[in-house]
Amino acid sequence: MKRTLFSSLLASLLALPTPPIDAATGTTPLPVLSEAWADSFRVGVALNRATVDGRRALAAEIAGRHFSSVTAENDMKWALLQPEPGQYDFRHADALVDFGERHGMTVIGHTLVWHSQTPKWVFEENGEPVSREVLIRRMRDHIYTVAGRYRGRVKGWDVVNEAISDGPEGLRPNSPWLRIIGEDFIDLAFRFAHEADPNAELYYNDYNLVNRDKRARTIAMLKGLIERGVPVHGVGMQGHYHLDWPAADEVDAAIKEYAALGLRVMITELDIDVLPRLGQDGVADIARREEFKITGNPYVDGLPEDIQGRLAARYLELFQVFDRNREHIDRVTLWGLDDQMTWLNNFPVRGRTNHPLLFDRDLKPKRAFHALVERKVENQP
Ligand code: 9MR
Repeated sequence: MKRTLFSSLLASLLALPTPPIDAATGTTPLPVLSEAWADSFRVGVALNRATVDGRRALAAEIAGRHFSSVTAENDMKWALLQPEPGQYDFRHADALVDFGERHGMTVIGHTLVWHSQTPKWVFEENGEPVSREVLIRRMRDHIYTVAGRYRGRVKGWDVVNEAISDGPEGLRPNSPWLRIIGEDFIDLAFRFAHEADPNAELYYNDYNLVNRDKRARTIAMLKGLIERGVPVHGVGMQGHYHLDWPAADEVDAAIKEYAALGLRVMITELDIDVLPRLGQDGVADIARREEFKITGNPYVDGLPEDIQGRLAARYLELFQVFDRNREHIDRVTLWGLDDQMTWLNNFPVRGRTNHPLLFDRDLKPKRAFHALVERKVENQP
């Protein structure tokens, strides 16, 4: 039989491998985000209990499919694990660790020692500040209990969170850990964590680590730890960024400076704020507040296409910086899955509609998601 143009076209089309079709939706499934970067680093996500415990089934499915690491956005903080002295509640933390294991994700612990979300009782007795000895004992008991419980299951811990000052002082001056124990509270926390789980990776985690002054203060602190033989293995650069801050070159320089100390670098809380702010770029101190009536809430009805495009380009730009530094970076974690759940709906102004993540409020992938899986930004949506 003579082959017509049509039949040979059909034959060659049939010879092409067909992408699998999702039976439920009739569409081809999205490429997997973490696979797009698997040669470079893991891509992680922070989750809340509503996603882990089955109330947000679709969110859980997306998180389990697209990410290869998971962090508890809140459920491993002191206030949630040990709200009263000696009374631990591990239900939600256990569920998160199980979730990670079920989906083949590495599980990251956040966080052991922080000035925030730690109950008042930790620092007081009969209304008076406790002694250095008592606070060290409480810190040790908490770290032994928590890091001990997850020994071998949590790959790494944010041991100390946000201890460096945003002002000229070296360490955050109003931290009760510093005031009561003194500067060596950081050394002690790392040593206790290492004793509790000798195989866990131990990180120092903070925001705005790109800022040159804060970078210098952080590096001085880390050098001290290393010189004193404190078991610290990595730096967590949180990565609460904006569309136009910080410059990609500065992110690149900061990563290289931390890596030059011989430490691994993790991007631990990446999100990109698209809403107007008054100032203080990068200060993710949750105590900070700005006025709603000054900054406004411009994208209540959705993010305009041009900003979606800028967000996509910004995510890709940052991932390209991370990729160029892949020999130093083990993981890039997004601080949330979707815009419905992000903390940035309430920071630094309460009650706004922010759009900082890769999935929108209906859990649909945004242009930023497509840019990252395809490693290019399309001009049109
Ligand atoms: O995203 C977290 C939010 O849900 C909490 O209300 C808040 C207060 O504890 O903490 C947020 O996560 C913070 C993280 O633990 C440390 N770095 C800054 C993050 C954003 O505030």
